[in-house]
This record gives sequence, C-alpha cells and structure tokens, in this order.
Amino acid sequence: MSAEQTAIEVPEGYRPLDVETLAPYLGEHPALRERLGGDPAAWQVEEVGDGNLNLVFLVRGPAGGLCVKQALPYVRLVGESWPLPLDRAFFEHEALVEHGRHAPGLTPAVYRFDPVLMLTVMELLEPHIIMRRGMIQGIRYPRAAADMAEYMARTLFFTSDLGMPAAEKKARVAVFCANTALCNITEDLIFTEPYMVHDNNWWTSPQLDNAAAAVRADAPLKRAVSRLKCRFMGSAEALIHGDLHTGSIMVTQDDTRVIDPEFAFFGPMGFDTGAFVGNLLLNYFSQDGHATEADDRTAYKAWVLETVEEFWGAFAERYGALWAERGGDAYPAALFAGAEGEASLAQARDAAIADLFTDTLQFGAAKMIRRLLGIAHNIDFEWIEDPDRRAACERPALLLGRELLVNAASYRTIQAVTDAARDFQARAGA
Ligand code: SR1
Ligand code: MG
Repeated sequence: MSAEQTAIEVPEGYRPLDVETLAPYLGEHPALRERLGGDPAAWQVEEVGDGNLNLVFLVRGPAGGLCVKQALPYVRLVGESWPLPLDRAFFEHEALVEHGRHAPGLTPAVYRFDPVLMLTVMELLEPHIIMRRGMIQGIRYPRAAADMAEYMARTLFFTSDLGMPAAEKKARVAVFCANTALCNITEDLIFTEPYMVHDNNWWTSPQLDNAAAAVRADAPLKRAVSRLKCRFMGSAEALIHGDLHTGSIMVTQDDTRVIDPEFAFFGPMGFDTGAFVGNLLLNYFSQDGHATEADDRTAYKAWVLETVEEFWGAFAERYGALWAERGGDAYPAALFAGAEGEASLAQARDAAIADLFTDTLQFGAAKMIRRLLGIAHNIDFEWIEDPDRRAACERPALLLGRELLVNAASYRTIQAVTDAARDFQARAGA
C-alpha cells in the first residue's frame, strides 16, 4: 500500500459521524431510540475505537446501550494517505449475520446496517472486555477455549462444502470474493512484508535487528510462507472471520463473543484456527514482560497453554462430530455405506482434521511473525516498556513462529506444540 493510491469513492451522503452527530442519527430510528430510551440529547456517547481501521462508538441511554461501528475511507492506523474501501462494512455485516446464525450466542446481536454511512449498530457488550486486554492483566477466562472451539467448528463447518449445499456456497463465495482490499492487506502484511525490507515494518530495535535480518535471509521460511499465501489466496474452504486474534474476542468469565469480521471471505479454515492459537502463543511469550514481584505469571502461563490445548481438542472433536452427524455434498453417503464405508469415512475425517491441524500451526506461525516484524504489533508486547525486556519475550516467540511455519508437519499433537513453546522460552532464558 502506498500514498500514490487514488482516493476511495464514498457513497453520496456518507460522512464520518462523531460524538456530536451520532445521537441525532440514532434518534431518527425508532427501534434504536427505544433501546436507548429517553432524550437523544442526554445520551452518553464515547468513541473508543482502538483498532487499526474504524470508528467505534459506545452509546448509553436510560433504557440501555448500543455499539456503533463505522468504516472510515482510509486506514485509521496510518491516516488518509492509505485509502481503504468502505465496503468492508458491508462484508462485516454479512459475516456477522451469517456467523451469528451458525453460532448463536457467540456474536453480538445486530440491529441495523446503514449502506450509506457504512455503519453497523450492534448490541453493547457489557461488562465484556477485549480478551487480549484481559490476558495482559493475567485474567483467566474459563469459557473461552470451549466457546471459541464451538464458534469455529460451527461457522467453518456450516459454510463449507460439508455443511452447505454446493450452489448456495458458490453464491456466497461470489459475494465475498469482492472483499479484495481487505484480503490484499492480509496478503501483503502477513505473507509478504515481514520477509523483505519494507517501510511498513518495524521491530524492537536494535535488539531484534539480527533476528529480523535472519528472517529476510531464510529461504526455507520464505518458501513456506509463500506456499501458505497461495493457499490463503486460492482455498475457498469456508466463510472465515479473517482476523480472529484475541483483539476480536470480547469476554467475561462466563460469556464469549466474536466481533469484527470485516476481513471475512471464503478462505482456508486454518487461517481462523491459526489466528486464535498464534495469538494465544504470543500472549504466552509476553507474560514474562508483565511479571511483577507479586505475580511471576508462572501459573498464568500454564493456563494460557492449557487454553491452547483445550481449544484444539474441543475444536477437533466438535468439527469431527458435526461432519459425522451431517456430512454434506463433498463426501456423498452413497460412497461410504455399511460398516466398512463408515470406517473409511472416519479415516477421511481424521485425515482432514490432521491436515487442518498442520494449517493451523502454519497460519498461526505466520500471524506470530507478522506481529513481531510487520506494521501492526500486539499490545501484549507493546505494553512492555523496557525494550530489552520486551525483546527477550519477543525473540523466542519469533523463533517458535519460524519453527512452526517450516516444520509444522513434524508436530502431530497440540501437546507437542505447547511443549515446544515451553522449550523455546526456557532455552531463551537459559
Ligand atoms: C493496517 S491494518 C493492520 C491489521 O489490522 C487488522 O486488525 C488486521 O489484522 C490487519 O492486518
Ligand atoms: Mg479488527
């Protein structure tokens, strides 16, 4: 992406809202007005967007609250020099509704989409917080692994050729394949830029200068990530969320909701499962940087890795069960009749889940590397103020990312992965 790009076309009537203009807008819509209650002039409005792209408002009235997300015609993280199409709000709304249908209770309720202002009005999730922020504080979320496993098993299965009739799926692929600008961000920022010299890249410097140079010189790693990029671009397996890191999850102790699917398109399932696993692993490596005398975070680190294990175990079990119960067009029942056929089909399921496990590790690893060397980093590490301390956390994370991207096939169980995480961290501290 560069400043030479032309400005983005905006629909006639589009204007970015602000804390002054949002309440009058919501007040014009009776159903929304009723949810908030009272006089719009008295509603409390705050803009809280801390992501890279959009405006996010929280609105509270005497009867209740709403969350409003509006797309800006540029990348907020960078500014107007990086234009970005507004239609991402359309894809986000489509995905929110579709994923919400397949995984009820695991996404926010959606009340309105405005195709001119490119905004979506949703349920205000309270007292939820962004999972990443909670994990930095060392808060455990007992439901998160199981809920995320359920969300991914259901959204991925029911939008794949196993869970959706072929013609319907192709029609949905046709809609989402227009989300090219957001896919292009992923293609550049995750699969290309961190592996070359690029103005967008940064890292903890000079501490990680040699590590970044080693990545740029690593031929097997660049072959592996390019093969993965090709899979990302060409494998329309299911309607994926497309940006399923821990900043896209809102949690309480007993509730989990997935937000922000603006990068949604029909892509490889392992990109979603990998995003979650990769971001949990990044959090694991960041914990030493948040340790205090009162809490060395040892117990929390163990919980993070248990969460990785619980997630994958539950996901594989739920996804396999959905396939066994409802398997669709891709594996016709007529080919797998009788006891022998059923055993053969079970073998096919196990093999597909094993492939998905390898994809999960590789995509997860690519996500780890981009957050350490690319344009957009994670606050898990950014909030470690001392650069030496931060680099000491980041270095083994980068090495594990490299290992999983290149050697994923040699990891057959999720426990082997969590063992490797412990091992890489121990060796870095030795
Ligand atoms: C410039 S946008 C950078 C990143 O923000 C989003 O959360 C996606 O992860 C994207 O890659
Ligand atoms: Mg996002």
